[in-house]
Amino acid sequence: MPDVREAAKLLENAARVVVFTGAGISAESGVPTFRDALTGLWERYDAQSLATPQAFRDDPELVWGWYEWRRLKVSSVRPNPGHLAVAAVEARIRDTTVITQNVDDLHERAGSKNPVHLHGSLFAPRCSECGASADPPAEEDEPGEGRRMPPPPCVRCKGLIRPGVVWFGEALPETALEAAARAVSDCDVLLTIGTSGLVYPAAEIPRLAARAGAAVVQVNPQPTPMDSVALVNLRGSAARVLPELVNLAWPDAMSET
Ligand code: BJW
Ligand code: ZN
Repeated sequence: MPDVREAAKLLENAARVVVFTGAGISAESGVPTFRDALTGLWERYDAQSLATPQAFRDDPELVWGWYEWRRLKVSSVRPNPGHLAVAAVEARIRDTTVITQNVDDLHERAGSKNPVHLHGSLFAPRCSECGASADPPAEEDEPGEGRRMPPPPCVRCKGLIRPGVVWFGEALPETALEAAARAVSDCDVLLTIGTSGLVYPAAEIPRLAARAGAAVVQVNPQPTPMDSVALVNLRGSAARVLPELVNLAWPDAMSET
Protein backbone atom coordinates (compact mmCIF):
# COMPACT_ATOMS: atom_id res chain seq x y z
CA MET A 1 0.00 0.00 0.00
CA PRO A 2 1.44 3.45 -0.80
CA ASP A 3 2.44 5.29 2.36
CA VAL A 4 -0.16 8.02 2.02
CA ARG A 5 -2.94 5.42 1.78
CA GLU A 6 -1.64 3.66 4.86
CA ALA A 7 -1.61 7.00 6.72
CA ALA A 8 -5.15 7.78 5.52
CA LYS A 9 -6.39 4.40 6.83
CA LEU A 10 -4.82 5.10 10.22
CA LEU A 11 -6.54 8.48 10.34
CA GLU A 12 -9.89 7.12 9.17
CA ASN A 13 -9.90 4.54 11.96
CA ALA A 14 -8.69 6.88 14.70
CA ALA A 15 -10.90 8.19 17.51
CA ARG A 16 -8.27 10.43 19.13
CA VAL A 17 -5.74 12.39 17.10
CA VAL A 18 -2.90 14.75 17.96
CA VAL A 19 -1.54 17.07 15.28
CA PHE A 20 1.92 18.34 16.26
CA THR A 21 3.26 21.13 14.07
CA GLY A 22 6.41 23.16 13.55
CA ALA A 23 7.57 26.01 11.36
CA GLY A 24 7.42 23.89 8.18
CA ILE A 25 3.62 23.97 8.08
CA SER A 26 3.70 27.76 7.74
CA ALA A 27 6.57 27.85 5.22
CA GLU A 28 4.27 27.78 2.20
CA SER A 29 2.34 30.73 3.62
CA GLY A 30 5.58 32.71 3.41
CA VAL A 31 6.68 32.48 7.06
CA PRO A 32 10.34 31.46 7.22
CA THR A 33 11.37 28.38 9.23
CA PHE A 34 14.30 28.53 11.65
CA ARG A 35 16.79 25.93 10.50
CA ASP A 36 16.22 25.31 6.78
CA ALA A 37 19.36 25.92 4.73
CA LEU A 38 19.30 29.32 2.95
CA THR A 39 15.75 30.32 3.98
CA GLY A 40 15.77 29.66 7.76
CA LEU A 41 15.80 32.60 10.19
CA TRP A 42 18.86 31.25 12.01
CA GLU A 43 20.80 31.45 8.69
CA ARG A 44 20.48 35.23 8.74
CA TYR A 45 20.04 36.03 12.43
CA ASP A 46 21.85 34.97 15.58
CA ALA A 47 19.48 33.12 17.92
CA GLN A 48 21.54 34.04 21.00
CA SER A 49 21.21 37.77 20.21
CA LEU A 50 17.45 37.62 19.63
CA ALA A 51 15.73 34.60 21.19
CA THR A 52 17.06 34.52 24.77
CA PRO A 53 16.11 36.44 27.94
CA GLN A 54 19.68 37.79 28.02
CA ALA A 55 19.27 39.23 24.50
CA PHE A 56 16.19 41.16 25.64
CA ARG A 57 18.01 42.46 28.73
CA ASP A 58 21.02 43.51 26.62
CA ASP A 59 19.15 45.18 23.76
CA PRO A 60 15.36 45.37 24.20
CA GLU A 61 14.92 47.67 21.18
CA LEU A 62 16.64 45.23 18.82
CA VAL A 63 14.65 42.25 20.10
CA TRP A 64 11.27 44.04 20.25
CA GLY A 65 11.78 45.48 16.73
CA TRP A 66 12.66 42.04 15.33
CA TYR A 67 9.56 40.41 16.82
CA GLU A 68 7.32 43.28 15.68
CA TRP A 69 8.69 42.84 12.15
CA ARG A 70 7.85 39.12 12.34
CA ARG A 71 4.40 39.76 13.85
CA LEU A 72 3.49 42.16 11.05
CA LYS A 73 4.83 39.76 8.43
CA VAL A 74 2.66 36.96 9.82
CA SER A 75 -0.36 39.29 9.86
CA SER A 76 0.13 39.92 6.15
CA VAL A 77 0.08 36.25 5.07
CA ARG A 78 -2.66 33.63 4.91
CA PRO A 79 -3.10 30.04 6.09
CA ASN A 80 -2.20 27.52 3.38
CA PRO A 81 -3.87 24.21 2.40
CA GLY A 82 -1.80 22.44 5.08
CA HIS A 83 -3.41 24.49 7.87
CA LEU A 84 -6.83 23.99 6.24
CA ALA A 85 -6.28 20.22 6.12
CA VAL A 86 -5.48 20.21 9.85
CA ALA A 87 -8.75 22.05 10.51
CA ALA A 88 -10.52 19.47 8.34
CA VAL A 89 -9.14 16.64 10.52
CA GLU A 90 -10.48 18.48 13.56
CA ALA A 91 -13.88 18.84 11.93
CA ARG A 92 -14.02 15.06 11.25
CA ILE A 93 -12.53 13.76 14.49
CA ARG A 94 -13.92 15.59 17.51
CA ASP A 95 -11.14 14.45 19.82
CA THR A 96 -8.33 16.16 17.94
CA THR A 97 -5.72 18.27 19.72
CA VAL A 98 -3.51 20.58 17.71
CA ILE A 99 -0.20 21.19 19.48
CA THR A 100 1.97 23.75 17.75
CA GLN A 101 5.45 25.08 18.37
CA ASN A 102 4.60 27.98 16.09
CA VAL A 103 4.17 31.51 17.37
CA ASP A 104 1.99 32.52 14.41
CA ASP A 105 -1.83 32.41 14.40
CA LEU A 106 -2.30 30.54 11.12
CA HIS A 107 -3.92 27.45 12.68
CA GLU A 108 -6.55 29.65 14.33
CA ARG A 109 -7.15 31.57 11.12
CA ALA A 110 -7.58 28.27 9.22
CA GLY A 111 -10.34 27.26 11.65
CA SER A 112 -8.54 25.21 14.30
CA LYS A 113 -10.46 25.71 17.52
CA ASN A 114 -8.00 25.84 20.36
CA PRO A 115 -4.44 25.06 19.35
CA VAL A 116 -1.99 24.52 22.19
CA HIS A 117 0.88 27.00 21.73
CA LEU A 118 3.92 25.38 23.32
CA HIS A 119 6.26 28.26 22.46
CA GLY A 120 3.81 31.13 23.02
CA SER A 121 2.53 33.60 20.47
CA LEU A 122 3.61 36.74 18.64
CA PHE A 123 0.17 38.12 19.46
CA ALA A 124 0.31 37.84 23.26
CA PRO A 125 2.97 40.25 24.54
CA ARG A 126 3.35 40.60 28.30
CA CYS A 127 5.24 42.63 30.87
CA SER A 128 8.81 41.45 31.46
CA GLU A 129 8.53 42.55 35.11
CA CYS A 130 5.04 41.81 36.44
CA GLY A 131 3.81 39.40 33.75
CA ALA A 132 0.63 41.40 32.96
CA SER A 133 -0.59 40.73 29.45
CA ALA A 134 -0.60 43.60 26.97
CA ASP A 135 -2.18 44.31 23.60
CA PRO A 136 0.08 44.17 20.56
CA PRO A 137 0.74 47.72 19.32
CA ALA A 138 -1.51 49.06 16.55
CA GLU A 139 -0.46 47.87 13.09
CA GLU A 140 2.10 49.95 11.27
CA ASP A 141 2.23 50.54 7.52
CA GLU A 142 5.82 49.45 7.11
CA PRO A 143 7.06 46.45 9.10
CA GLY A 144 10.70 47.41 8.40
CA GLU A 145 13.09 44.45 8.73
CA GLY A 146 15.97 45.23 11.07
CA ARG A 147 14.29 48.31 12.59
CA ARG A 148 14.89 48.88 16.28
CA MET A 149 11.78 49.77 18.29
CA PRO A 150 11.46 50.65 21.97
CA PRO A 151 9.16 48.19 23.73
CA PRO A 152 6.09 49.95 25.18
CA PRO A 153 5.84 50.39 28.97
CA CYS A 154 3.53 48.21 31.06
CA VAL A 155 0.41 50.16 32.09
CA ARG A 156 0.56 48.51 35.51
CA CYS A 157 4.21 48.77 36.56
CA LYS A 158 6.00 50.66 33.75
CA GLY A 159 8.22 47.60 33.10
CA LEU A 160 9.14 46.78 29.51
CA ILE A 161 6.63 44.78 27.47
CA ARG A 162 8.28 41.72 25.91
CA PRO A 163 7.19 39.32 23.14
CA GLY A 164 4.93 36.53 24.46
CA VAL A 165 7.14 33.77 23.09
CA VAL A 166 9.28 31.13 24.80
CA TRP A 167 12.98 31.85 24.46
CA PHE A 168 15.86 29.40 24.86
CA GLY A 169 16.39 28.59 28.52
CA GLU A 170 12.81 29.50 29.49
CA ALA A 171 10.21 27.06 30.75
CA LEU A 172 7.30 26.26 28.46
CA PRO A 173 3.86 27.46 29.69
CA GLU A 174 2.64 24.95 32.25
CA THR A 175 -0.97 24.78 31.06
CA ALA A 176 0.16 24.16 27.48
CA LEU A 177 2.58 21.43 28.55
CA GLU A 178 -0.10 19.76 30.65
CA ALA A 179 -2.66 19.87 27.83
CA ALA A 180 -0.08 18.43 25.44
CA ALA A 181 0.91 15.63 27.82
CA ARG A 182 -2.74 14.71 28.39
CA ALA A 183 -3.55 14.57 24.67
CA VAL A 184 -0.43 12.62 23.79
CA SER A 185 -0.91 10.01 26.51
CA ASP A 186 -4.00 8.47 24.90
CA CYS A 187 -4.14 9.34 21.20
CA ASP A 188 -4.46 6.72 18.46
CA VAL A 189 -2.58 8.69 15.80
CA LEU A 190 -0.07 11.53 16.08
CA LEU A 191 0.73 13.52 12.96
CA THR A 192 4.06 15.35 13.25
CA ILE A 193 4.30 18.01 10.58
CA GLY A 194 7.09 20.36 9.53
CA THR A 195 9.34 20.20 12.55
CA SER A 196 13.05 19.38 12.70
CA GLY A 197 12.56 17.67 16.07
CA LEU A 198 15.65 19.35 17.49
CA VAL A 199 14.21 21.60 20.19
CA TYR A 200 13.37 20.14 23.58
CA PRO A 201 11.15 19.46 25.44
CA ALA A 202 8.74 19.77 22.44
CA ALA A 203 10.74 17.19 20.47
CA GLU A 204 9.78 14.55 23.06
CA ILE A 205 6.14 14.69 21.98
CA PRO A 206 6.18 12.22 19.06
CA ARG A 207 8.34 9.80 21.11
CA LEU A 208 5.94 10.00 24.07
CA ALA A 209 3.00 9.28 21.78
CA ALA A 210 4.77 6.31 20.18
CA ARG A 211 5.69 4.96 23.61
CA ALA A 212 2.03 5.24 24.66
CA GLY A 213 1.03 3.13 21.66
CA ALA A 214 0.05 5.74 19.05
CA ALA A 215 0.84 5.39 15.36
CA VAL A 216 3.11 8.32 14.42
CA VAL A 217 2.82 9.73 10.89
CA GLN A 218 5.39 12.32 9.81
CA VAL A 219 5.02 14.90 7.03
CA ASN A 220 8.31 16.57 6.11
CA PRO A 221 10.23 17.02 2.85
CA GLN A 222 13.50 16.27 4.68
CA PRO A 223 14.69 13.46 6.94
CA THR A 224 14.54 14.25 10.68
CA PRO A 225 15.40 12.45 13.93
CA MET A 226 11.70 11.49 14.04
CA ASP A 227 12.03 9.21 10.99
CA SER A 228 12.79 6.23 13.21
CA VAL A 229 9.86 7.01 15.53
CA ALA A 230 7.30 7.34 12.74
CA LEU A 231 5.38 4.34 11.45
CA VAL A 232 4.79 6.22 8.19
CA ASN A 233 7.05 8.92 6.73
CA LEU A 234 5.42 11.09 4.07
CA ARG A 235 8.22 12.93 2.30
CA GLY A 236 6.72 16.11 0.93
CA SER A 237 5.48 19.58 1.74
CA ALA A 238 2.61 20.11 4.17
CA ALA A 239 0.50 22.09 1.69
CA ARG A 240 0.72 19.27 -0.86
CA VAL A 241 0.68 16.11 1.29
CA LEU A 242 -1.90 17.04 3.95
CA PRO A 243 -4.83 17.81 1.61
CA GLU A 244 -4.07 14.57 -0.27
CA LEU A 245 -4.05 12.63 2.99
CA VAL A 246 -7.30 14.16 4.22
CA ASN A 247 -9.01 13.66 0.87
CA LEU A 248 -8.06 9.99 0.89
CA ALA A 249 -9.40 9.53 4.42
CA TRP A 250 -12.67 11.45 3.81
CA PRO A 251 -13.28 12.37 0.15
CA ASP A 252 -15.35 15.50 0.91
CA ALA A 253 -13.53 16.77 3.97
CA MET A 254 -11.49 19.53 2.34
CA SER A 255 -14.47 21.11 0.61
CA GLU A 256 -16.39 21.26 3.91
CA THR A 257 -13.93 23.54 5.72
C1 BJW B 1 8.57 21.66 5.86
C2 BJW B 1 8.30 22.51 4.84
C3 BJW B 1 7.06 22.36 4.22
C4 BJW B 1 10.23 23.01 5.54
N1 BJW B 1 6.21 21.44 4.66
N2 BJW B 1 7.72 20.74 6.28
C5 BJW B 1 20.98 20.16 24.68
C6 BJW B 1 20.18 19.03 24.60
C7 BJW B 1 18.81 19.12 24.83
C8 BJW B 1 18.21 20.33 25.12
C9 BJW B 1 19.02 21.44 25.21
C10 BJW B 1 20.39 21.36 25.00
N3 BJW B 1 20.91 22.61 25.13
C11 BJW B 1 19.90 23.47 25.40
C12 BJW B 1 18.75 22.77 25.46
C13 BJW B 1 17.41 23.29 25.73
C14 BJW B 1 16.80 24.03 24.56
C15 BJW B 1 16.96 23.18 23.29
O1 BJW B 1 16.20 22.29 23.01
N4 BJW B 1 17.99 23.48 22.51
C16 BJW B 1 18.29 22.69 21.33
C17 BJW B 1 18.28 23.61 20.10
C18 BJW B 1 19.58 21.98 21.52
N5 BJW B 1 15.40 24.19 24.90
C19 BJW B 1 14.97 25.22 25.60
O2 BJW B 1 15.72 26.10 25.99
C20 BJW B 1 13.49 25.23 25.98
N6 BJW B 1 13.34 25.46 27.36
C21 BJW B 1 13.87 24.63 28.29
O3 BJW B 1 14.46 23.62 28.01
O4 BJW B 1 13.61 25.05 29.55
C22 BJW B 1 14.17 24.35 30.65
C23 BJW B 1 13.64 25.02 31.90
C24 BJW B 1 12.83 24.31 32.75
C25 BJW B 1 12.33 24.94 33.90
C26 BJW B 1 12.65 26.27 34.16
C27 BJW B 1 13.46 26.98 33.29
C28 BJW B 1 13.95 26.35 32.14
C29 BJW B 1 12.79 26.37 25.28
C30 BJW B 1 12.80 26.23 23.79
C31 BJW B 1 12.17 27.46 23.16
C32 BJW B 1 12.31 27.44 21.65
N7 BJW B 1 12.04 28.72 21.14
C33 BJW B 1 12.02 28.92 19.70
C34 BJW B 1 11.90 30.41 19.42
C35 BJW B 1 10.47 30.88 19.75
C36 BJW B 1 10.34 32.34 19.56
C37 BJW B 1 10.56 32.77 18.15
O5 BJW B 1 9.76 32.41 17.26
O6 BJW B 1 11.53 33.49 17.91
O7 BJW B 1 10.95 28.17 19.13
S1 BJW B 1 13.47 28.28 18.87
C38 BJW B 1 12.60 27.77 17.42
O8 BJW B 1 12.74 26.33 17.30
C39 BJW B 1 11.12 28.05 17.69
C40 BJW B 1 10.48 26.79 17.16
O9 BJW B 1 9.19 26.62 17.73
C41 BJW B 1 11.47 25.72 17.54
C42 BJW B 1 11.34 24.45 16.75
O10 BJW B 1 11.63 24.67 15.41
P1 BJW B 1 10.81 23.92 14.25
O11 BJW B 1 9.41 24.37 14.30
O12 BJW B 1 11.08 22.49 14.32
O13 BJW B 1 11.46 24.60 12.96
P2 BJW B 1 12.80 24.20 12.18
O14 BJW B 1 13.19 25.36 11.36
O15 BJW B 1 13.83 23.67 13.11
O16 BJW B 1 12.38 23.00 11.25
C43 BJW B 1 11.48 23.20 10.19
C44 BJW B 1 11.15 21.85 9.58
O17 BJW B 1 10.16 22.04 8.60
C45 BJW B 1 12.33 21.16 8.89
O18 BJW B 1 12.39 19.79 9.28
C46 BJW B 1 11.99 21.25 7.40
O19 BJW B 1 12.46 20.14 6.63
C47 BJW B 1 10.50 21.29 7.45
N8 BJW B 1 9.87 21.97 6.32
N9 BJW B 1 9.43 23.33 4.65
C48 BJW B 1 6.60 20.63 5.70
N10 BJW B 1 6.74 23.17 3.18
ZN1 ZN C 1 4.22 45.22 34.48
